[in-house]
Amino acid sequence: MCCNTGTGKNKKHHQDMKVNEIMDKLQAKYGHEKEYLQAVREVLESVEEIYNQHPEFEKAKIVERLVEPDRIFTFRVTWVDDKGEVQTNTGYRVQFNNAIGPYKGGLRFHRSVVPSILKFLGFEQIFKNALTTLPMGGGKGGSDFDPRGKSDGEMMRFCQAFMTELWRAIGPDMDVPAGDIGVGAREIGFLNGWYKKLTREHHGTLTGKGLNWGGSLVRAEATGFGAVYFVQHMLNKINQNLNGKTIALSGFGNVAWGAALKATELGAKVITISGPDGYIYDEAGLNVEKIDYLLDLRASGRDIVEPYAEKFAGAKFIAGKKPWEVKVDIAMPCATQNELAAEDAELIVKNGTLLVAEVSNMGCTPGAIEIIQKAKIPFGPGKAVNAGGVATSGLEMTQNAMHISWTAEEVDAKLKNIMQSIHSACVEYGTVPDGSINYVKGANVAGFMKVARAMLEQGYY
Ligand code: 2IT
Repeated sequence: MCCNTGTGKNKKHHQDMKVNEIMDKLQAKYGHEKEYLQAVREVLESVEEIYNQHPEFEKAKIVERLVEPDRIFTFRVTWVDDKGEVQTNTGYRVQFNNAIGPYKGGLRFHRSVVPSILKFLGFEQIFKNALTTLPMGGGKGGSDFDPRGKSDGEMMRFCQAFMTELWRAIGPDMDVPAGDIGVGAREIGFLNGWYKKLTREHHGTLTGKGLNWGGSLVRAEATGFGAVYFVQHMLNKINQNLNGKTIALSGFGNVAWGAALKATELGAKVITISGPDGYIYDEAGLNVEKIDYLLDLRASGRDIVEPYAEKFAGAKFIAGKKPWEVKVDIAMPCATQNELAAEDAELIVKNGTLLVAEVSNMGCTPGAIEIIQKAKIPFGPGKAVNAGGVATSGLEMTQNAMHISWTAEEVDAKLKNIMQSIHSACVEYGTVPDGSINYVKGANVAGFMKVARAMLEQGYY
């Protein structure tokens, strides 16, 4: 709403940011980039009110500058497969915003990777990284390369070809990539090995490194652990705790693994996991052996969960469905963007779910979030809930810069503190008049205010 009414003492002569006008312009320019437009709209709707109370932001055109990446590198990646055939993929690095620190964010190798996906992820990363309390800007990259069924040799050759193009764009105080979907310890190893070869330097330009060569303890677990710590704070706010709670997780990768491990350790019962083929319902709950088995499933490179039901008696495989139809206390999407849609949210509400914590980036559609929030179910957005991963990458950068390694206890204690401050920031900026917490608004406003002020203080560039 514009305050320039022309009457009264509070007459102000500044323009307001209007979400629809900005979105119309972006729509005209990037109409086919649906995920990017979705991520931008969500943030702008959350921050519109506070932005319009700060005419200095509009004068510096903060929003117009923030929604456009600083730059995007696009490059051809050519490699040779095991049959001797030449393959070509496309690689990208989106350097979105470095107002508060070097560009930082993962690399995703997945067949669905297109600029819209990496722009939405890079945009989210700006605010997520701001929330971590650490000095990191936002970036994201990846390739449309499909890791399914690739041998170690194929993966290595692809990573080397990818890094041959990427290395000039990155650096320990410039842009620090890490893993994401399809990029884990093995890929970071191949990428880092080739980066060293090209630069002749061994410094922390990638995070998620192996523990013997500069990696941080707890980094592999950190996204899932941090998400569970965040859930504990959310539960605490509604006078509940994790003990005995049932949890539905989706996904079965690194993030779901870490979340299952910590939730189980803290007395909750994880009863579902899922893959592109369907979901597993395991009424007895995951235990350490089953959680370890998730790593084997992932390592098989087949991207399916059905074998879990063949291995563990009592577990059922439900083909082609998502786990949100199972009645649980807590729902935690841990797979990918827009995996939880409005019809899933309706099931979640019907089942009397206590809370929803989005662990995947933009895991829930706007329609799903609206249904969950209308039902007064606390909803934690990905950029707050999953920030423990990149936060621990930030801790890895610090250890590399200091040439030291912290113990697992030290890293875990810092991670816990960071998740607590993210939760406090959400409460500070997201508490609504009825006393409940709008975590989406809280996370977006808290992250945005930090970045907007940092941009303002550094002039126009
Ligand atoms: O989405 C994310 O925050 C990540 N994939 C982790 C990024 C990082 O730099 O550790």
